[in-house]
Amino acid sequence: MPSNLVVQPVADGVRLLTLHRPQALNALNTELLAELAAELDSAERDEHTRVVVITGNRKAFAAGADINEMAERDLVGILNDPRVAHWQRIGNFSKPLIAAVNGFALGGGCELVMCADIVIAGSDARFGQPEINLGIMPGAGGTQRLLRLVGKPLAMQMVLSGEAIDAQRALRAGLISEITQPELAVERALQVARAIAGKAPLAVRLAKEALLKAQDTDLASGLRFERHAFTLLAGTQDRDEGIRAFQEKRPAQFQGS
Ligand code: DAK
Repeated sequence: MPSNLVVQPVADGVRLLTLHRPQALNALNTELLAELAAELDSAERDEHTRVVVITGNRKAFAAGADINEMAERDLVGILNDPRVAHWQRIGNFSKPLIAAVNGFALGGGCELVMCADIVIAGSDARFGQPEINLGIMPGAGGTQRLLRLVGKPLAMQMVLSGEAIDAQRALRAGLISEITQPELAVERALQVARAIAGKAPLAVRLAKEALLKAQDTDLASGLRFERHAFTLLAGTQDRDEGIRAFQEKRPAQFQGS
């Protein structure tokens, strides 16, 4: 069966996933979401995969859920929707996830961007939650993650009016981390991914977890988690290696222990 997801072999610890439904602007149908969730599960288990990069094509990262598929679902179908579980698996991925975005990132496409930890966007990228135009609202993080990232006024404007924003606005608002020329977005994302893949795996994992805690916990609990995680890393061989390498003026060789 032809795949909607192109998976590059892991290189330098980085797995590149390319959404590939160009005829529908990479609209996320159930099949594509299932493939993506399965691929992230496999990346989670694979010790050679340190970082995952997700991208689309120059016209679209993803233009949202597949509207034609949505048209076939009634209320019971939505209650038993397998996509809910796929979205949860994608949102719970524990290794660093980088999105390289060009063109449209709308609806579920924008929600997928918000599941990523780092977002590199081409200057032509557009981000929006246009579900309101279909008589519905975002259902995969487009109210909760968006508000936490960009704040109330802009989140309200995007979700209630359905208006999209461009890459510059998205950068100022904190939705993305960096803008590149469109043709360089994937290469820059891979460059950042390779840099992360070279760091101490346990430190990367705990640092991501601690940063995510800041989004959904109070400051005192977040600081407590940070202290515990920091203390835990003090007992690792990679910490000894990192400090020794600095003193010996050589690159560190981290082992993940
Ligand atoms: N679904 C299906 N097909 C789509 C599509 C989509 N979201 N977006 C585009 N396409 C298809 C078009 O129908 C067209 O197909 P053909 O007519 O050539 O067969 C082809 O892609 C090219 O699109 P256009 O001809 O429209 O291209 P334009 O450049 O003129 O316009 C556009 C680009 C992005 C402005 C326009 O295509 C557009 O407005 N697309 C729809 C965007 C949208 O409303 N997205 C939000 C969908 S709702 C859930 C969680 C989340 C969600 C659902 C459930 N659960 C947890 C259960 C999420 C919902 C959504 O994302």
